Amino acid sequence: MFSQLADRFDSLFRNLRGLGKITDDNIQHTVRDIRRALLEADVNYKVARDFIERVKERSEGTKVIKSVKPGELFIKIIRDELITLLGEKPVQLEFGKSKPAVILLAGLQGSGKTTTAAKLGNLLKKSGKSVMLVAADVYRPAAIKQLQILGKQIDIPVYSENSKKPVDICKNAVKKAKSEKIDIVILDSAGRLHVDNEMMSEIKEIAIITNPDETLFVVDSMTGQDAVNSALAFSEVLDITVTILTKLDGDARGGAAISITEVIGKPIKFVGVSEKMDGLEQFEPQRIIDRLLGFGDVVSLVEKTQSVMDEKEAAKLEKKFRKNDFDLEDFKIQLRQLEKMGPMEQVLGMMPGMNRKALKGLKIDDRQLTWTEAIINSMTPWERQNPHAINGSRRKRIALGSGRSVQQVNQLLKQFAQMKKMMKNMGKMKIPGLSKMSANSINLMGNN
Ligand SMILES: Nc1nc2c(ncn2[C@@H]2O[C@H](COP(=O)(O)OP(=O)(O)OP(=O)(O)O)[C@@H](O)[C@H]2O)c(=O)[nH]1
Ligand SMILES: [Mg+2]
Repeated sequence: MFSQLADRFDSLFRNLRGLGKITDDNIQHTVRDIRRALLEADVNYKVARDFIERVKERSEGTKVIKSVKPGELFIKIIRDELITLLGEKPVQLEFGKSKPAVILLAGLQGSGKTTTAAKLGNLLKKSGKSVMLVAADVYRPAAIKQLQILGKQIDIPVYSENSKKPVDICKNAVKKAKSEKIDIVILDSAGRLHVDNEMMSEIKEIAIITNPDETLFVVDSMTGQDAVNSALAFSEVLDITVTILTKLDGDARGGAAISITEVIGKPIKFVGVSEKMDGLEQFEPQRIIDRLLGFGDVVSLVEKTQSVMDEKEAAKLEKKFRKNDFDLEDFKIQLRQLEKMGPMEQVLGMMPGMNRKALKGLKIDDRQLTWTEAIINSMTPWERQNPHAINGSRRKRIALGSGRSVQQVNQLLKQFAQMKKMMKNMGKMKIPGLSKMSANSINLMGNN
C-alpha cells in the first residue's frame, strides 16, 4: 500500500532522526524532499503545496523548542499533518431511519464498482444486515451476469430486469426491497467516462429518484492525476458522501487518490485490497499513515495474530521463547500460524522498524513456508528437539525425505541456531510477544 511513498519517507526519516537541531536549512531541505516524494507519488500539486506549507509553518515554530530529539519532533509534525490530510478517525456509513437504506456507487469505467458493491454487501451482511444488490448497468453486456455471479458467491440476492432503463430498475428494486423488509440496497451503476454527459445525467436522475443515504465514489488508486478531475466532475452532479479506493494491493503510488480527499473534501471510508470478496477494509487513517511512515502497524498485526492464534498456544510458545528452549517442533507450529496470517510481505509490512529496502531484497516466496515445513517434517522428534546434534548423514536423509537440497537443510539449521542466539537478546525487549516471534521465524525463512 503506497509503497513508493513509504520508501521515500523511509530514507527521509532515517536522515531526520539524526538531526542535531532544526534549522532553516534543514527545514528547507526536508520540505523540498517531501514535496518531491509527494509529487512523484502523484499527489496533486496543490495538495502537495498546501501540505508542505503547513509542515513548514509548524516546524518553524519549533525551532525555538529545545527538544531532546529535534528529528523526532519534525517527524511527528509530518505524521500529524498527514493525519489531518487523510482524516483523524475512520468514518462510519450513516443510514437514515427509513428502510431500506440506499447506497449508490458511482465511478469511472473499471474503477471497481461492481466488485466493491458485492464486497460491501458481504461486509454489511456479516454485520447482520439483509442486503440486496441491484444490477443497474445495462450497457456493458456482461455487467448483470458479473454481479449475479458475485451475488451467488456471497449469497446475496441480486435484482435485475430486462428493462433498458437504469432509473426504473433502481426505483423498482428499492420498492421490492421495501416490501421484503430488506435493510440495505446497493445500486451498482454503469461505468462512465466523465465526458459522457448522457450517463452523468442518468446517474444524477438515479440519485434524485432513490435519494441514497450514502453515495460512494469508487476510484482506482492506480489512476493518476485524472482521478482528481473525475472526482470533481462526479461531485458536481452527485452529493458524494465518501470515497472508496480500490486496488490498493497493486498500487505503488496512490497519491492521486490521497489528493481526492482534500480536493473534494470527502473522506475515504474503505479500501479495496484484493479481488476477492473479503478484500475490502475499513480505512483507518492513523494506521495507514503509521504503516506508510514505517512505524509499523502493530494494532493490525496483533489483531491478525489473535485471529489465527490460539491464546494458550501463544502463551506457551512465548514462554518457551523467553526461556530459550524453543525447538524446531515449536517452530513448525508457529510456521503454520504464520501461514494462516496471509502473504508474508503483507505481514512483514506491518512490523515496526521493518526496513522496506531489506524487505524488498528478501524476495519473499510464500512457498518457503511449505519447504521449511517439509524439512522439519522429515526430521525425527529427537532431531527436532536437538537440531544442533544433527550430523551429516542425518542431514542427507532429511534432505532426501523432504525433497530439498542438503544445502537448504544446512541453511535452516544454521539460521535456527542464529535465531536462538538472537532470542537471548530479544527476550529482554518489550515488543508484543507475537510479532517478535514472527520476526524471528521470518528471518529464518528468508534465505532458506
Ligand atoms: N486487485 C484488485 N482488483 C480489483 C479490486 N477491485 C476491483 N478489482 C478488479 O478490477 C476490475 C474491474 O472491476 P469492476 O468491479 O468490474 O469495475 P467496474 O467499475 O464495475 O467496471 P465497469 O462496470 O466496467 O465500469 C475487475 O477485474 C476486478 O476484479 C481491488 O481492490 N483489488
Ligand atoms: Mg461494473
